[in-house]
Order: sequence, then structure tokens, then C-alpha cells
Amino acid sequence: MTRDEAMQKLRQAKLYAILDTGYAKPADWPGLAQKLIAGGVEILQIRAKQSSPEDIAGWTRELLSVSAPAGVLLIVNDYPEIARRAGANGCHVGQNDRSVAEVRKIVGARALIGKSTHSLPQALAAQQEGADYIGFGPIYATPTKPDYQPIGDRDLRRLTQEIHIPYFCIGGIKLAQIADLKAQGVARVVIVSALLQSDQPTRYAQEVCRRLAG
Ligand code: TZP
Ligand code: MG
Repeated sequence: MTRDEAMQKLRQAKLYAILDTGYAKPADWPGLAQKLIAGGVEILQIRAKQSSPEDIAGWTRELLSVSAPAGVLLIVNDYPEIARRAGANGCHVGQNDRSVAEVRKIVGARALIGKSTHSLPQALAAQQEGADYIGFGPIYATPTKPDYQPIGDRDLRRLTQEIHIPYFCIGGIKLAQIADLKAQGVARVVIVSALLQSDQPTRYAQEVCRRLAG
């Protein structure tokens, strides 16, 4: 996929799901990815905080065989070298990881680089730094990142005005929050636990997309 194609997919995407070892075992990821993609997920991330780089590289290759034919972007959390070597569409880094410029040197010009941000100043800094997209949150309290203070929805209006790269709200987002987020101008969300713990991930994703579009 060219950079332009990846950027276009990124801009169009509304629902970004993370496959996280905290909620689903990697052996189940390919099947889960199929179901999420069927429900309208357009970006998938691999997030495996306790796993070895070798394992993560293997899972990345497996998932690419599901995501790529569907035209879905696959992003690797934390490991630009793996993203590069496995041919993933990009890498996602946090505030304590390497800078966007350093990650860019590893992943190359084509790959997307996402950055986690937890405040409006961090979001502005990530945009300035050259991130292709940002995650912004946790908006609401979440067991997936229990040590983070939720930031709430108060800055979302300003984010909409001041951030010109795609931004995805994240953290404690479930179906019930979509209307509130939409009312604040939010167009894109990342969901982890609500999708991975759903009995019907396809239906859940479809309903998130329907509410985001409606
Ligand atoms: N970054 C900010 S909040 C969060 C991450 C990775 C976790 C979101 O998970 P959930 O389960 O959708 O609340
Ligand atoms: Mg990280």
C-alpha cells in the first residue's frame, strides 16, 4: 500500500480496534480480526505488553494475512523494527517511547506513525512532531489503563478546532458513550475491551459505526 493510500484509509477510518493480550489470547486474534473487520473496523493494532518481540513479530505476520486482503490497516504497538520487518502499515508509540522522528527513521516514509496523548498540550505537540494520527485519552475510566486519570470530554471541542491530523478518542468507550462523543465533534474512536469482551464483536462494531455515522 502506498503512503497516500494508507493516509486516505486513515482519514476515512471511524473505528480502530486493538487486539490486546489482556483481553484475548493471540491464538484467537485472526478469528477475532475477521469478525471485527466484518463489523466495520478499519484499523487494527497489536498490543502485547508482556510478550517477546519474536512472538509479536509472528502474530503481526499472521494478522497481516487477514487484514491486508481486507484493505484494513495493521499497526504494531511499541516496536517499529517489527512493524518494518513484518510489513505492517505502521507503528504506535506512547509518551515515553522514542520520538516520531526516531521511529520514522526505522519504519520508513510509507508507514503510519501514531502517538498516544493524554492532554491537549500533548496532542498539539504530537501534531507538531509529525505524527500521522493521535490517540487521545483515556476519556473515561478504563480497566485497560488503570493507572491513568480519565481526562473527560471537556477538551474535545478544542481538539476538533486545533488538531488537523486524524485523532481517535480512546479509553472506556462503549456504545453508550458514542452519542456524547459525537456531540463534541468526535468522528473516530479506539475501542479495546468493549469489542474484545463482546459476545458478538461483529454486531458490536457495526453498531458503533452506525452510531458514529448517524
Ligand atoms: N490508551 C489510552 S486509554 C487505553 C489506551 C491503550 C485503553 C483503552 O481501552 P478500553 O478497554 O477501550 O477502555
Ligand atoms: Mg509504548
